Amino acid sequence: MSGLYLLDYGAGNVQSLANSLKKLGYQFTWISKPEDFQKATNLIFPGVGSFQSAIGHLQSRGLLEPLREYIKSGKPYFGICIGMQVLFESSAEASLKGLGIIPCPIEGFDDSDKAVPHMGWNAAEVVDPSQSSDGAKPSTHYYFVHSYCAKYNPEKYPEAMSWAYTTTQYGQEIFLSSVRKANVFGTQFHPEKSGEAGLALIDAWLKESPATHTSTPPAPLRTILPKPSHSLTKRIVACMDVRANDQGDLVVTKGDQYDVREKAVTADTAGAVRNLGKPVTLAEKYFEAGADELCLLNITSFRHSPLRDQPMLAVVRAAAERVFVPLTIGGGIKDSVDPDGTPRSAIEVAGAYFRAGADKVSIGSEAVYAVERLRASGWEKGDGTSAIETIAHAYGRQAVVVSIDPKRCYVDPATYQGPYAAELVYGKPDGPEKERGKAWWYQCTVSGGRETRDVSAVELARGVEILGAGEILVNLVDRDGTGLGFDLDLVNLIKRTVKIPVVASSGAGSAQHFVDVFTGTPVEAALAAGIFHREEVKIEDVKRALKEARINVRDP
Ligand code: 1PR
Repeated sequence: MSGLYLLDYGAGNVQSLANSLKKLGYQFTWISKPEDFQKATNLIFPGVGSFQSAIGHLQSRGLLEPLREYIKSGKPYFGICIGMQVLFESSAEASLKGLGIIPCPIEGFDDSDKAVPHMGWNAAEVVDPSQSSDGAKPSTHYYFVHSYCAKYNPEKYPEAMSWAYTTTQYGQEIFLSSVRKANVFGTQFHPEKSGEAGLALIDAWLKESPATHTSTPPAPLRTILPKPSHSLTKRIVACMDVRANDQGDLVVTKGDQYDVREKAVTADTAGAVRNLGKPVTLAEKYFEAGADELCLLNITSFRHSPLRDQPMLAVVRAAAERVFVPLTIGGGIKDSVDPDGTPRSAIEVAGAYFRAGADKVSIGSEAVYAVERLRASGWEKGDGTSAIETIAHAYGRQAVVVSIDPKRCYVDPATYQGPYAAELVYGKPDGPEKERGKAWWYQCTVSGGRETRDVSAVELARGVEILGAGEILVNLVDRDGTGLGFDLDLVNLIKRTVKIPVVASSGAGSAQHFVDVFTGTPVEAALAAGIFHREEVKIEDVKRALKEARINVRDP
């Protein structure tokens, strides 16, 4: 399609949409200057990041007015996430005004009854099923990640609500998950990250005839009442720990309590880095099996500068071309200095990963140091220099995951007088023998579990939320690779501390362990590595067990 243009305002991670279009076989061009709008016959704006940064960048690059003119001209426009939000009057996220084409504001979600950002797969319900010409079924699950939305309110904003194409419920709030009128289509969700359903939706829009684009009638105004619960699914995440083996090839490895070297023992394998497969091959396999998200962790990045680690960037690039669900990349997201003395900021490193196709970056050790500084300054707010703050500011908090790697620190509960008394967990009488009669708190580590720091996991969670993280991945060195199940006490402690979504990790040994973590805690997602790599349990098995337990999951 020669007239298909994509608008990139230069500060969003937009590679995912480019990869989806390539997968669907479309050619496209990037809008780089105001004149390009005239050449476009179809325009997609995959806005990722914050409303303020999107509008600010469009203005400073002279693209905001040409965008308004393009939309007014009647040529087909498809805005994704922020690309949909800019159509509205204003946003509670920003002081800058939107295009004002849809006359109502973008507001924040109420976080009193749910995690914010709204992150994961939720159902978009078509308001008027007779209009469903674009491949969307009456109710389809798509991937959302946002803290702000246009709330469905036909009494207050009747004109704006006539744009409603689909609505979605999160907690007890109903919002516009897509809008459509005449030549304009916008989705709050990310079709480019929504697996086959999302690819089908993009394809259907691109195949529509110009007549269909201009003839979509306004939606009827309806009263839509919230159902008792929303349709957001629990997410299953497959994680690949990646490092070079002794031959220098990048492999997926897996540790026992973070030790990734073989203990077992033929003369050939003793002490070798465990090799469980190739990262891109496994990523593709897990995507096809129905993983809701994938995570690639560069576990030896603390040794050197990740920007010189071209093989890891190449892995991310190749994986992102093959998987169409969110991809998180972790390891080495920090300020660093190349061996030739070139300084590299954390945001440069994150930017390289985003351009390679990552949707989120995961920060480990740096988060601990940042929270130590925050605590020293009285927990008020950060100084704006940490990796969490700089990346969240530019790319939005939803793009920043913090990976916590705590270890249990055992204490005698009768004599413990340290600062973490309120966070102590007590061994259960029917629990593992070594835990009985004991108590412990969860102590943070850095450098892949090699060094403990005087920060608790609870403090870390509290601090990174203040600094602007959008999600927390909760590992536990003691449980990693053991197959004993997730540590529900730790997950509950973290969930009680923060409002942002949490991913439980470390210790999954069976499909039942996923049922346990979703029934025993309110966590949003659960991650496993070893059982998937060794094919002891498949992603399909996990989803089947969850469905049998009446836990809401996504069908791939
Ligand atoms: O500190 O910002 O450079 O980030 C380093 C990242 O690499 C952190 O996210 C840290 O968790 C990870 N990492 C470092 N060393 C290791 C190691 O194993 N030697 N892997 C490591 C951590 C933990 C999970 C694992 C779950 C589930 N791996 O990722 O996948 O525990 O495993 P299981 O299901 O088999 O039990 P920075």
